[in-house]
Order: sequence, then structure tokens, then C-alpha cells
Amino acid sequence: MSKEEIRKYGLELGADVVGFAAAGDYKSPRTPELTAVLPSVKSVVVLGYREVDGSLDSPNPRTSMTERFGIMDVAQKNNYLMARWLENRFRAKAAAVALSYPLNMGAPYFGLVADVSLRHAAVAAGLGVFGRHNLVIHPKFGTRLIFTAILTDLPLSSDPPVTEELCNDCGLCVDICPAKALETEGRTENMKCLRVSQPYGIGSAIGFLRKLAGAAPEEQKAMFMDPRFLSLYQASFIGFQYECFRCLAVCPAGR
Ligand code: B12
Ligand code: SF4
Ligand code: SF4
Repeated sequence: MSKEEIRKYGLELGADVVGFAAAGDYKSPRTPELTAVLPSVKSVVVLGYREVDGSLDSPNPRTSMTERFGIMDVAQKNNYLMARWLENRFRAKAAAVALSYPLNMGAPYFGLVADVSLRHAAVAAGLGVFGRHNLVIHPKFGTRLIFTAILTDLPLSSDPPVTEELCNDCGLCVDICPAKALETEGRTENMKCLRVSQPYGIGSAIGFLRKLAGAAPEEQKAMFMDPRFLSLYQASFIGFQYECFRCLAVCPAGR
């Protein structure tokens, strides 16, 4: 079995980068052990998909999100195809990792910690380094890469790590963040980011429903015509949507 054969298959599927990490090199203190996903795991195949520049840079957040939905569709399908191919081709076991959702909504994670941290997996697989914005920067694609991964029991070695410091400390990501969520180095203030980047997520839904429950019938009628309700309704069938991509889009590193 060869890493190059697996890499070639991943690139043929449409990934822009493919890297490998031995399970022992995955170091993510806050996420569970990889064995909680695949008990026989020995390595991680990480795939990265580049954002389309015109969409990511669009002043219209719906355009950026439409493109992200595209990455999510392609990546989810490719994860299944790659996992199935690894099993067929090498008689291995393979399990795909979600790009974002579903997340564990139970304590202590509450939807803020994934089963597998794709940033830590990408770093271990030689696909980049963390930047000041706490995102992973790839030497060629910069920070405009979205990751997925497949865990497998194939004993694959890690690709060489990126040793170059790609973040130039320009501070653009910190300054542009409308939520002021990146003020402390090495830490994203999740709730601040969430309120701005996902204005129609669960927090808004709870707030709206609470207000609705206590409102008089006339006020309730008006609330149903409020664009906020219409957006929450849309999110309930489209799925989560980001309205902010700024820290990702502004970063000049690696480009
Ligand atoms: C939950 C989640 C969120 C939450 C919480 C983020 C968080 N702090 O972890 C919220 C909603 C806030 C969020 C926001 C965003 N997210 Co998000 N998110 C995730 C998700 C699903 C899980 C992350 C997780 O488990 N975190 C918990 C643990 C792993 O984090 P941690 O150990 O505490 O590490 C944090 C710090 O300690 C620090 N850190 C850790 N080690 C090191 C080392 C060094 C040297 C440094 C400097 C920092 C550092 O970085 C982390 C950020 O706080 C991942 C997908 C996945 N499965 O990994 C995507 C993911 C991280 N998100 C991503 C993106 C792009 C975003 C947004 C830009 C939104 C958007 N429009 O797309 C913002 C960026 C916010 C930011 N600048 O940090 C991408 C990142 C891609 C990349 N190139 O790095 C991911 C990997 C999705 C993907 N499939 O590609 N996200
Ligand atoms: S996604 Fe937006 S709100 Fe969240 S950290 Fe990045 S710039 Fe700030
Ligand atoms: S915008 Fe500047 S400071 Fe922020 S991660 Fe990119 S290079 Fe580093």
C-alpha cells in the first residue's frame, strides 16, 4: 500500500491537497481520542478543498455561503468514496469525519468541540501551521482551505511538517473581526464569534422563541413578518449558515 496511490486518488476525487498523519502525531488536547471514532485507528488521511476566491471575497455573505455549501457537498461525497475505496483496495477499515456537522451537542462540548479537530489533523499531516487567527495556513493556498479527514487502520506515516512560519503577524485578522473575538492570542472567543458569524443559529432561535412565547397575539403576528423570523425559518431547513468570513478572507499569508 502506498501513500502516493491514496494521495493520487484523493486529488482525482477533487481535493486540492491530501496529507497523512500517523495517529500518534495527532495532538489535540481538547478533542476526544481518535479511538472514540475508530477503535483500530492508526492514521488519518486529511483532504483540503480551496475556497473559490470570487465567492469568498464577495461582499454578499450568501454568495460565500453558497460556495461553502458546494465544498460541503463535494467533501462529504468524497469522504464516503475515499473511505469505501480504502476498504475495497487495501482491506482496511475507514471512517469519515464530518466537515463541520453533526457535532456532539451534549456536555461538556455543546457543539463547540468536534469529534476530530481538523485543524490539528491538518497540522499533523503536514498541511500547514496555525496563524494568529487560530486557523491553519497552508504554504500555497494560505488559510483558504476547508478540511475533512478519514480515519483508517492503515499504518501510514506522517507527511513532513511545515516548519516555515507562515503568519507574518500583520494583525489584519484581529483588526477586521467585527466580534472582537480574536483579541487574545491563541484563543478564539467562540460565543462572540458565533453571535456575529451565525446570527441565525440556535442562540437566536432560543431568544426569538422566548420573546414569542411572552408576546401578545398582535405582537406575535408582527414577529412572524420580521425578517429575523424569516431568516431563522430559512436556517431551519437550509442548515447553519455563516455570515462572516472576514478573518479567513483577509489573511494574506501563504498567498
Ligand atoms: C466548532 C467550530 C467552530 C466554532 C468554535 C471554534 C473553535 N474555537 O474551535 C466557531 C463557530 C466559533 C467557529 C468559527 C469559525 N470557523 Co470553525 N469549526 C469548528 C469545528 C466544527 C470544530 C472545532 C473544534 O473542535 N474546536 C475545539 C478545539 C479543537 O479547539 P482548541 O483545541 O481549543 O484550539 C483552539 C485554540 O487553542 C487555538 N490553537 C490550538 N492549538 C494552537 C496552536 C497554535 C500555535 C495557535 C496559534 C493556536 C492554537 O486554535 C483553536 C481556536 O480557538 C471545526 C471543524 C473540525 N471538525 O475541526 C471548524 C473549523 C475549525 N472552522 C473553520 C472555519 C473556516 C471557521 C470560521 C472562519 C467561520 C467561517 N465563516 O467559515 C470561523 C473562524 C473562527 C476563528 N478565527 O477561530 C475551519 C478552519 C479551516 C482552516 N483553514 O483552519 C474548520 C476546520 C472547518 C473545516 N472543515 O475546515 N468554528
Ligand atoms: S468568523 Fe468573523 S466573527 Fe468569527 S472570528 Fe472570524 S472575523 Fe471574527
Ligand atoms: S491576517 Fe496576518 S496576523 Fe492574521 S493570521 Fe494572517 S498573517 Fe497572521
